[in-house]
Amino acid sequence: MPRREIEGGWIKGWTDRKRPEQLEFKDRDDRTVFATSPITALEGRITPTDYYYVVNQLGAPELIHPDEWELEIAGVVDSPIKIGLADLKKLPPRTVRAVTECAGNDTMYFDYLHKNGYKPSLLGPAKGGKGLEAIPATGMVSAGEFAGVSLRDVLALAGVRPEAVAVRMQGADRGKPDMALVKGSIGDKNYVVKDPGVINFDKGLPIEKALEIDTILAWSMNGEHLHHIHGAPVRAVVPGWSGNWWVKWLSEIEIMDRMPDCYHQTEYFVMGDGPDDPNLAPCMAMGVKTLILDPLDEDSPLTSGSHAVRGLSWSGEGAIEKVEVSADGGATWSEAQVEESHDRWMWVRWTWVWDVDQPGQYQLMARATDEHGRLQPQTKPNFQRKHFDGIIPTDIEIV
Ligand SMILES: Nc1nc2c(c(=O)[nH]1)N[C@H]1C(S)=C(S)[C@@H](COP(=O)(O)O)O[C@H]1N2
Ligand SMILES: [Mo]
Repeated sequence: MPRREIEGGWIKGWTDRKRPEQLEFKDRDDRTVFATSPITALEGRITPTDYYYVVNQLGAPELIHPDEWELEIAGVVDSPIKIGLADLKKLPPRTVRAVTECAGNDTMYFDYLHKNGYKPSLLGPAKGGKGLEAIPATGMVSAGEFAGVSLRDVLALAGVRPEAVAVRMQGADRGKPDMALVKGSIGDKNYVVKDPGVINFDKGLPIEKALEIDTILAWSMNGEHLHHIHGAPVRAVVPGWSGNWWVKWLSEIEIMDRMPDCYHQTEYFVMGDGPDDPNLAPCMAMGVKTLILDPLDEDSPLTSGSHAVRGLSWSGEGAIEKVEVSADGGATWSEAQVEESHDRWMWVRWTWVWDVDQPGQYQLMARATDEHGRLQPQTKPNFQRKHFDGIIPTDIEIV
């Protein structure tokens, strides 16, 4: 295996380990508008804020001063209110550690596994790749610690009426969705995406999920104030549900007695066999997912002997109970050592020691089971290619 470069970065004046590289897309003013997380180069469970992925569907709004921020709560409530940050902070605190994953993370693997196509690299952008192909697989997932208050405590101030079925959360960002991006993510050139024109980003969260204690409004991420690009002053954190529910730059909440017709809920971020599927439904809880992050395809060949196989597993419905690894392409499975965790919405790290003597070509696979007994994968291929949770094999030659 080639020795990976160590020295290279300067950190607070000292030469140090080379820092991971992140793929960032910038606007004309050199501001990041979209970024992937260099997940294969990170350790531990919290993604440093600088390395968190970023997705903006409509472009980002201008800075909102926290002292001027006000959240309006109206709709089917006893008394509509407006609340500022100072009053939000009077409610009982709730800190949640959770994985944020974009519904379109790893979307290309649906084609690889189900259409026998090109295998994307976990390590970095495909050489010469354009558009979505240039995005490293798995770059749109991160995990952080978010501090704020339970949404249910905030809603109680206005008094939710019994007929409520949805909590429509609206962001301050306003613009036109980039149809090229939407089409690229769906991966079907012929699919005609409805153009909604200029809209605000909004989502109508079903009331049951909205009232869960860990669904929070957060003003802090990873121990500091939320950065503007991640939705400051206040964003929603909806653990287990894909990133699109985690509304950033929250400005309005409307309690509704029916499901709203939000573009990013009924047109985009929907699951089904095709746009006319009678059972078309919004992407909600994520499945069960595992990534082998060490070794990677690019580490092949390895010498015979003993190797640590390591990775991360998480579930959209709670804690991971078990992780299994196979070194023979899925014929036999053994249990990995999974770290103990008290954060049910976090991913867990796991290790499995692979003792291998025989030279040859091997396929490593890993799969997880969550606390509800859900075994990976849970999500069927679907026309918008959302919530990929299939088993991605790692191909290793032993010499
Ligand atoms: N207001 C607003 N909130 C938003 C979005 C957006 O475009 N506007 N993008 C969503 C999507 S698709 C994802 S995956 C997450 C990404 O959160 P992050 O950029 O903080 O990682 O934010 C969600 N919240
Ligand atoms: Mo997303």
